[in-house]
Amino acid sequence: MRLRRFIGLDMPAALRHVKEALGHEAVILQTRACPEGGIEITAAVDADLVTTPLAARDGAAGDDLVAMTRELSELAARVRELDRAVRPSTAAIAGLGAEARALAERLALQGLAAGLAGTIGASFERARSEGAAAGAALEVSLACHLAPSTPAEARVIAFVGPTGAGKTTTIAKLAARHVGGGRTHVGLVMADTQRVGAREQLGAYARLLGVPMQIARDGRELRAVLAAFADRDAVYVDTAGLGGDPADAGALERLLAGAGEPVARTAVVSAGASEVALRAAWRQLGRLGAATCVITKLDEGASLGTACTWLHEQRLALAWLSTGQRVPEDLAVPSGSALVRWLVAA
Ligand SMILES: Nc1nc2c(ncn2[C@@H]2O[C@H](COP(=O)(O)OP(=O)(O)O)[C@@H](O)[C@H]2O)c(=O)[nH]1
Ligand SMILES: [Mg+2]
Repeated sequence: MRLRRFIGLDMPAALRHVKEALGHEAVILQTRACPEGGIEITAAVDADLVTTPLAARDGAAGDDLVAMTRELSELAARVRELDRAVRPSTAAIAGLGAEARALAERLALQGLAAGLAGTIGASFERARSEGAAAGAALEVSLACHLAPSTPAEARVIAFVGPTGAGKTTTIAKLAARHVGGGRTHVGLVMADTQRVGAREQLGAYARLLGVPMQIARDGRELRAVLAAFADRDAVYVDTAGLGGDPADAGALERLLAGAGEPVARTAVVSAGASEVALRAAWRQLGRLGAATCVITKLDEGASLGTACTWLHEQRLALAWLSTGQRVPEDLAVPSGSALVRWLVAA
């Protein structure tokens, strides 16, 4: 697009100049009365249609407009480039139809790895082609890929993870659910003997819920506590937070290995944890053989995407979503609708 400015004594004369110079393809962009008399028209024409080099004949105003147009088109090209860079562009997403591609791109922008987002998009597309409504197809695809069925619950479960992730709070919520659901045979074990106040925190919940709590400082004590809790249907073991020191996981593993019966390990991590922090946590959680996971603090605004990608990579089954501090209300099963709420609609 080239721009030029024409001046005539009146409008017909100015228009005549436009047509003579640019032909009938010219587009009038602006007209104005000149202060010194006459009419000025700014007109544009496709550059391919102009044979004479316009820049040589343009006035200063025309040059400014040409420069501005060039800047705008350069800006548009840059925006397109950035858009391409931000949009995930794996083959898995690019090969999808428009609806599924839009979904996969949204999931990727929420922090889900592009490959995983593409897989969910493909599953969504399949469900749609089989006649499912969009909402149902979305719920099924998310649940199937992000929260496949969890392993059968063991009698004894240890909750392991970084300090402050929400282990004790999650245990209190689960214990309260059992008590509220009439399954009153719950026992709590406090194996975090390092942190000041840890024992009091779990003890307070135990008293509130009317369930027994015992302390276990090592494997031998844990074995004795579990024997005393032989009548309990569910025993939750609270553990010391794992820091950066690999020795933490080693010490905890020795304690749990002394239990004398299988102890399932459920990882507890915050949705707000960065990818780097999650990878560091896995170095410890992997050693402990965690098979299921609770993602906490979803109410604090972080997307589920990063944590879900991590879970998928480490083959951890998502068991619960913790969505706030309230005990026992803020704990959700990772159903399709919960995943839509916390991943897609978040
Ligand atoms: N906002 C929010 N806070 C949580 C959640 N879960 C736990 N917390 C809070 O996080 C803090 C640490 O929790 P705690 O259970 O003591 O963590 P632990 O060190 O892993 O046992 C406490 O203040 C909890 O109330 C959650 O889902 N959302
Ligand atoms: Mg704790």
